[in-house]
Amino acid sequence: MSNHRGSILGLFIFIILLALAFLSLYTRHLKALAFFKELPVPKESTPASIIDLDSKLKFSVRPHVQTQTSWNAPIMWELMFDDKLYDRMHKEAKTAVALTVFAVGRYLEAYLKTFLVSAEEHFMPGLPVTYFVFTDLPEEVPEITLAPRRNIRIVKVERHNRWQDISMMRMKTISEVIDKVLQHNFSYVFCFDVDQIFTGRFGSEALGESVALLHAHYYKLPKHRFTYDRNPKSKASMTAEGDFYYHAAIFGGTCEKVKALADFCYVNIMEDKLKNVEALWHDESHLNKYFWLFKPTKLLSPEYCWDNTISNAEDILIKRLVWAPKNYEKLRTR
Ligand code: 5GW
Ligand code: MN
Repeated sequence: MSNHRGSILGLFIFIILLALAFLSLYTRHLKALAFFKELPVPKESTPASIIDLDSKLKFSVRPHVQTQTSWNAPIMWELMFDDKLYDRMHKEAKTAVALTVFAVGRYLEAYLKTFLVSAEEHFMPGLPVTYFVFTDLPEEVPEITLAPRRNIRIVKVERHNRWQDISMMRMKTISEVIDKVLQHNFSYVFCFDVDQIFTGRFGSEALGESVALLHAHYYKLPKHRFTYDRNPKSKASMTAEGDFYYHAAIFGGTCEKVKALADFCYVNIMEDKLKNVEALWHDESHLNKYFWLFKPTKLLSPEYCWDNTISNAEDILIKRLVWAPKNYEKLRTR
């Protein structure tokens, strides 16, 4: 008898907890929606001067790889472009670039210094760049020497407990910083994972209105092997075959376009959370959905983000950026 009463009490407590959890998630969602409603209407007066040199690209110089999409966006491979021409045009247009990178928890000491030092050498050489470093440990950001007209701004963010959330909540932060700061001062913004090292020029040829990166592990695979989210319950779910499998470690474009991407991913991630679903590859699944609906205007080949553990690198004439080696044991426990 008392056993029976105990289980009814247990059930009761369980229902109360469930209701509380739902309520807390729901109020957070409402806050998020209110946040977006309050955003000012984008100003029409300050569009980025988009430099379009696509017609000058040599699309047939790399016969073994795809150099153009079906919607005529270029896929940037070595030898296709004249880097000096891009640099000259962007200097004339006074292009300024913002780079966002997150270094939360152990990722800071593991990766940030190498990332920044190598970026100083190879990322947008000759152009003004400001690094926006988001971290929970601002005082531990290493001091590095910056070239003239290159700056760093450190922004404190709170630390999420689940690593999936650290990765996904970047989208919300990126949207906010574009809205508050970047759109007024920068023509383009590029968002990077921190666990990577620049090893070759990653220059102004990579700038474009809406820029996506071909995932090194998938650029050669047939479409049916792409690991899109296929769970109809998730907003990231793909109902079609898709174009390419994009890597979320790098995306960029004009402030307006990157903000649209970040908002799309964030709102859909939150909607999934309310339904207690999570896309297969988290933010990357949502990013792939976005770029399927809103085609990127420029694609970066895997020369822009190579994984050295891939044995066949015959297409890779230059490694502009490589994945840093991972130590999951050390990074994902605390
Ligand atoms: C920690 C554990 C598992 C997954 C991500 C994290 C994590 C990611 C973290 O603790 N701190 C952090 O700053 N991040 C940021 O999210 C880094 O900028 C990182 O590059 C990015 C994506 O996470 P990655 O690089 O571990 O994801 P994958 O898809 O490259 O493995
Ligand atoms: Mn990464």
